[in-house]
Amino acid sequence: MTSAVISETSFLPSENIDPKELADEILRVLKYRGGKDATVATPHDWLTASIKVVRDRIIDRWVSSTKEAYDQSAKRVYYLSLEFLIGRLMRDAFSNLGMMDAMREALSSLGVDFDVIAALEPDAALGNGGLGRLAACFMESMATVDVPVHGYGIRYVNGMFRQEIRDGWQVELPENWLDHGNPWEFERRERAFEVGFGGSVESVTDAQGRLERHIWKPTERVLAVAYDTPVVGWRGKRVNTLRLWAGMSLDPILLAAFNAGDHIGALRESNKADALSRVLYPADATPAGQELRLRQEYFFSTASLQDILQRHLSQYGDLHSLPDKAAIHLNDTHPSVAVAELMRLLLDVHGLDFDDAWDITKRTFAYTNHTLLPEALESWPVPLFERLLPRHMQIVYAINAQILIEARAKGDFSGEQISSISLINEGGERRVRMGNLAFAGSHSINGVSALHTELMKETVFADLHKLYPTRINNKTNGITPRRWLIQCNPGLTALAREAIGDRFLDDIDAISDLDALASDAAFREKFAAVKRANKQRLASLVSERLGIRVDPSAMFDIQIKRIHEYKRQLLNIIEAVALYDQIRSHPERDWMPRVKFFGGKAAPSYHNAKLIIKLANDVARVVNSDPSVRGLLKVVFVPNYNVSLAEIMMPAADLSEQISTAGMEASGTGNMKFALNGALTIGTLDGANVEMKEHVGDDNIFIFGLTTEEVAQRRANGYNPRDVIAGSPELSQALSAISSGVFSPDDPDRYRELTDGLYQHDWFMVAADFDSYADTQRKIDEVWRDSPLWYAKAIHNVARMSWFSSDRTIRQYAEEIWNVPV
Ligand code: HBZ
Repeated sequence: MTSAVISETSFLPSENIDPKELADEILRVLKYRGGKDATVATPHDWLTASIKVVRDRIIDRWVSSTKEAYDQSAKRVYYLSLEFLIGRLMRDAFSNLGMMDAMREALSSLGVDFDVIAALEPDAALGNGGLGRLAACFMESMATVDVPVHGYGIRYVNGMFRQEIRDGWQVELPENWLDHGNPWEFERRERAFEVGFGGSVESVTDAQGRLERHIWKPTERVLAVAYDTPVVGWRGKRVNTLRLWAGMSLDPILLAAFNAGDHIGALRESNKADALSRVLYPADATPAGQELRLRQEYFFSTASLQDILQRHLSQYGDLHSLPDKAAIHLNDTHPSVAVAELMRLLLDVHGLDFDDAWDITKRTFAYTNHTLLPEALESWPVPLFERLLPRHMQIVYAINAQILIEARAKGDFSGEQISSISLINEGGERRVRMGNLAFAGSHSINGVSALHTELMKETVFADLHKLYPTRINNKTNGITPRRWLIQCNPGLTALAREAIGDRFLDDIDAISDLDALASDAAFREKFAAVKRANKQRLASLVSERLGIRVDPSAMFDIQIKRIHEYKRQLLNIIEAVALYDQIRSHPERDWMPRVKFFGGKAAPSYHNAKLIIKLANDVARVVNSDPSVRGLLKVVFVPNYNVSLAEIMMPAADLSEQISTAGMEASGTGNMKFALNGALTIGTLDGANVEMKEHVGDDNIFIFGLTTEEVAQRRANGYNPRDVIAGSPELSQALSAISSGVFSPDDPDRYRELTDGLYQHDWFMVAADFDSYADTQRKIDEVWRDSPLWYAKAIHNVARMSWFSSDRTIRQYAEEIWNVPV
């Protein structure tokens, strides 16, 4: 790998860390905590020792941050998320503490290559995609802007699956990130809470026979045990806690069963408890719909709430002040059963009355919605919910009665509107609507981009918005510039420091000083050289892993994200096929060389998404081996896209593909990472692309395709894709090549269902947007041909992206939702 040629610099000269001392410390940790000396240490031992060294330096700040929040009686934020897509932590921690260079030197003096051991650290892939990565960026930003937070989630033993591509198909393999232990975490056996499932509800009455309270008697009980990971912000200012719960049995071994010879049965309880934190559900944008998923949701919600209430009571002694001292944030509906659980704890355990409890609940919770896709909105069959959580079912009914009475009292709600507000979907099988529960129980409901938030008001939550018009608000997503610029792009960081000084390291808004340099030819050349080195690094990776040679002087056109029909990887692949056709038909034209990169995982049960992966690989095989293409087009599917790979691909991109059907991508955050690293965007007016266009300027982004309103109109007016396809010779040609087996001679009908889908309904408007997309790509070629113009635009992108820092997003959450000072 060539990464070592790009220098990484320490940002904390004040710390003056002596590499010699650091080397001694590493040896000490290796010996006294790992039980090894340098002669027998494996690369993993060096990795573990290095992490423990940096972890030790974090601990003092961790303890003081926690104590400070306590001493000042500060309001704390609790971020509940079923996903934290953290990636690797070591580089992050060294970089944030300004120890990177000293550590490199220390290790090298011990004969150890930092890059080699850094590459051994597994990705903590406790998330699927954007939602999980957002939670990770937020944790880093909260530590940086000094918001006291506990992140709460599940310590999955198997995170996001590892993707292999075999014969072009996705194969899922388990990801075992804990195989070599996890030196970052602290097990807290003493922080364990009981979690119940099933059973029945008893009513306790007073002497006069009046109902006093309900007591839930679950039949199953397990323990949730805490594992804490410190999260350090920029320059180590503040260290917060990510607390992940693991399932443990109360009775790890049923001795009676064991002694009776039932050795497997004796472990029954233990296996059941393990299952709760065993594996991350790998489906995004489609709810898992399994009982285990609801169990996971309740498991981590109740453990987190019990922890929060215990902390609050021990400090303040009374739960009425909870909303003043705790802001509990629900990252999507996955933790929304927490609304019913907090009510249960307040009513049944702490003896509050309903009105009090409901008022506290609403003032404590806030909820972020991440999708409008109807199939992605969680709901649980009433019989399942009732069987697992009988008391919560009663509470859901009680809350429902409350909000329906409020709606009726307003007088202007139709029957249809009332039923859309209801927490219970009565159409067909009765189901509990988790989005409505989260909405009802929260004082703030936010979308993740301006467009998405407006659409929330008009579509999924239209009637709840009418009932509670002040609750919906927008918080456009952001990304942490530490990981997504300073750490992943040391070349660009060094260039920016040289050009505009160090201010942007602490205040990303200062990166706007680069804007003026877009017209400076010498700067543009340096910028282009950095981009080229980053592309070379990706080219080496692709050559090593896939044996495909790509030319770093070609345009690197990249689409990396989960594979989903609405994200329209298919549009991109079809355009590649059309281009392939054009290059062969018109060899005399002056084509601009391009490499189209794809990367992303498909949910294991998502048939069409898996077929799209196979198509990308089939097209790659044919195009890359066709001599008549003369290297003008290459197609590369990079397997196992994850955070670490993103850190290499984002800085290497010239063109970023953000081409979802308008109205369907809530925000996107990859779009922001690319632009911050100097890629130009080709995109629809969807999600945060709309706001990116406003910030970088119309001339520095390539927008194409139908708008959200136009998509709706086309659908309403009876969209006929067949006519559209017939009217586009390029599209017709490309589709007939795909459907007739040009790319799948071994199984000519393989893609029939995909292409038939486009002819018959084309829900995602691939055909409708094709010509506009292809035309825009050819315009992009012309800009690319004019290299000074291209790099000037790229520099404008870097300089104008600071608003998309998650520091800005977090400040807005803090001020406008959580009411905590920043
Ligand atoms: O959340 C994504 C949105 O698609 C993307 O536009 C946005 O930028 C990002 C952050 O706000 N949503 C997801 O990533 N959703 C999931 O991963 C998901 C996971 C499990 C589910 C449903 C959705 O059951």
